[in-house]
Amino acid sequence: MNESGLNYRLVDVRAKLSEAKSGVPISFRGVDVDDPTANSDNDPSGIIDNESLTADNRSSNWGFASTGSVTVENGVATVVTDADGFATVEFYVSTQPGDNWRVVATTNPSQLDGIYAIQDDGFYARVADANNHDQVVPGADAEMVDTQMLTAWRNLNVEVASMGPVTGNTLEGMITNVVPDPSNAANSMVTTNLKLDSSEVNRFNPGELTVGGATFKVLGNSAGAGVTLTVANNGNTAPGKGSFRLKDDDILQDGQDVPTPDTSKLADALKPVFITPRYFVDEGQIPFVANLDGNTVSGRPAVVNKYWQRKNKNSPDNWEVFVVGAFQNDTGSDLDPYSGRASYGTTVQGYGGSFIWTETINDKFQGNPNAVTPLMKRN
Ligand SMILES: [Ca+2]
Ligand SMILES: [Ca+2]
Ligand SMILES: [Ca+2]
Repeated sequence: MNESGLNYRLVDVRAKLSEAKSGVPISFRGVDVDDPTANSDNDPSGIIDNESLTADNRSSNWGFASTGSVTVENGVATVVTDADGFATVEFYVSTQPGDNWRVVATTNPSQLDGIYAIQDDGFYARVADANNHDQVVPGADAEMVDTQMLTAWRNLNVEVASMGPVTGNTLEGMITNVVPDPSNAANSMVTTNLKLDSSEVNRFNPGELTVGGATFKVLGNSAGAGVTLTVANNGNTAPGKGSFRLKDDDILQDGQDVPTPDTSKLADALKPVFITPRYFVDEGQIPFVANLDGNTVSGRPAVVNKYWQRKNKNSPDNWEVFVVGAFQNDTGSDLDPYSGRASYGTTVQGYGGSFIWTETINDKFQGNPNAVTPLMKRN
């Protein structure tokens, strides 16, 4: 069932006699045919399709519906032909993408005892008859015929959202003292009235300090009250005292919108597993948070609960996901400073919601001289 209440699992299967004759019983059986995408060449260990088994669908929840004058017994549906020689039954497919079937129809139900799916069958996925010298069941002009292959596809509803404009990227304050760096005469130690969280040590390396119209490259910063910045002197000139602006190295600066994630390659990526994405783009924006930690009140689960509009539609029969263009994961994996772990994307287990860490991707791929090992994190 999908959200509109229509049952997309039902398929009409119709057999036609070679003459327009009514009242002739026709028997139908569904066959889980071979998975043609995996075989002994490209999947020798049988991880996707174990060819030593006689079936390979992931779900067994499929078969015929007992509707109208159709009788279903031991997986065989039987109905008589109408005045035009047609017999029609309803077959329901599983909801597992990639499951596939053919339906075999015959005027002689005892023939159905010998049919089986040929395994490791290349791209054919054929049905054969053990009682007839393992001959392939034809599509027409025989006492027993079969349909073309039908494969289950699933829709994936992808709700896409993003944070609003960046805030708090530039800090302002007063410089209270400047002394030469005792370990390097080309640098200065600048004491400020800033207060930073302990997780933000060296966050501003490599940022910019602007004071008195001059700009200085930031090499490091302390945390706590009275933050000290280590900066490179501008030529022979050290920064003076007074008001300053301090900007970190982020590509996106104050006032710039965090972009919506690029989903243009998702459809092609999901095609091999028989899933089609459908997009729902949120108009409203999620308030900007520089580091969206998973454990804080305003953290990832809270964003998922508050802003995933289609969350309640998510069910085993109607797949929904939520993809958020965000800024940075926790301060331990945001590449500020350029070291340690890098988190580029996070999916929240138990809540749903996938966060794309835009600024960390920018740090890594737009001119970061210090390559680090990427870490795709699931938590
Ligand atoms: Ca197989
Ligand atoms: Ca196969
Ligand atoms: Ca199959």
